[in-house]
Amino acid sequence: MPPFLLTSPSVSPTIDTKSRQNPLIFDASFLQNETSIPQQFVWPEDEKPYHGPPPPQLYVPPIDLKGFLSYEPIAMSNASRLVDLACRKHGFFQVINHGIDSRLINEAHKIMEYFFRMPLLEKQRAQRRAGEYCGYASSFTNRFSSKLPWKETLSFRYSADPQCLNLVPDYFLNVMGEDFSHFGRVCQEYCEAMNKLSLVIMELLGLSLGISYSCFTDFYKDNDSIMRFNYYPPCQKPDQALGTGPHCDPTSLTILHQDNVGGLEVFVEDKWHSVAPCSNAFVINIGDTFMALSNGLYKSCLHRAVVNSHTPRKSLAFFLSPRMDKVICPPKELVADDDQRIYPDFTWSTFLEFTQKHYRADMNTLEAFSNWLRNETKC
Ligand SMILES: O=C(O)CCC(=O)C(=O)O
Repeated sequence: MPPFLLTSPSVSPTIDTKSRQNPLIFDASFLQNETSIPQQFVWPEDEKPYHGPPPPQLYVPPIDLKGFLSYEPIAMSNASRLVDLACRKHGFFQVINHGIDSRLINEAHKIMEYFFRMPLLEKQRAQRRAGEYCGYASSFTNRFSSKLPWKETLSFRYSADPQCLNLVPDYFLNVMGEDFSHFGRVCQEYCEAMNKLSLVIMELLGLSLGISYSCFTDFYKDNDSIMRFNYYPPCQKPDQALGTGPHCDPTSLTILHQDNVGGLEVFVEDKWHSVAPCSNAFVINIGDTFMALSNGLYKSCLHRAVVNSHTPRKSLAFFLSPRMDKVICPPKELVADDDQRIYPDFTWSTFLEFTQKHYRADMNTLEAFSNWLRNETKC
């Protein structure tokens, strides 16, 4: 067995029978220099990243939140019009003048870099367990043995419930120990900032959908969200691998901060488009759960991340999700009568469980989940 693919006794796989016998872990410190990459990371010909001139850039409207945050009527109506157009088409937009301190963003990038540069064994102290969504995952997640993403991730839960003020620092204290108290505090602070921003964006979405201002902010005020650090090491065969395969986010809203390397791509009008990095902007996209909440009006769109052969890339993704037991049911203003309902009612916890058991990169998760739920409730 090559030295960069280690067997891991600590991971118990769930789906793939081959990896069930022999789970493997990806060690970026070796792999990033390998000129021949393991077969499991080579994507099929028709799914390989675009090879040739760079893909066209997606127009992701920059929404200036300055006027919106100070309730200036013209700024608010401009912002909601742009958001409405983008969300009906592909669900991606950017926000600038968002009020998040750039020092906090830089600090979050710094601690993230520190984490991923640690030796594999150190990072594995936070190893994600099978069936869980929190922890460190090197891309050989034991569920699949092909089309593996060329990345490492660190995910953790954030809750806006006032009783969970120390959730993030406590998590890092438990899994990584005392040395990670600063790390945990920065992560908590970053999540709190994302929580605040996500509620502002929910106001904006309420306005752009022509519903009351507070409808979605009320719905998400006690959100139970997920924060993920994505680290994409260089890959010597960037035309064969993908950092993150094509997927729609099952969550409600994603707030992404990418460094200046570039790699995010969105599938619009039958082709892949790149989203150019902009350090003072957050990229926002609608997830499946909000698509259902808007009765299909706002789109959750397929996206992926490509890799390059020279520079590691980092992105920070905050995935806003409602409290686990909240029922996803569109406001009455968006549904004239029950026949117009596109998706059945569901709770985020049922959908999350479904994605963990049945996720496949090539399926429309929301549609598959809706069909499954309709069958379940028929029985
Ligand atoms: O890193 C990126 O640009 C995309 C990340 C992403 O799609 C994800 O974490 O789900």
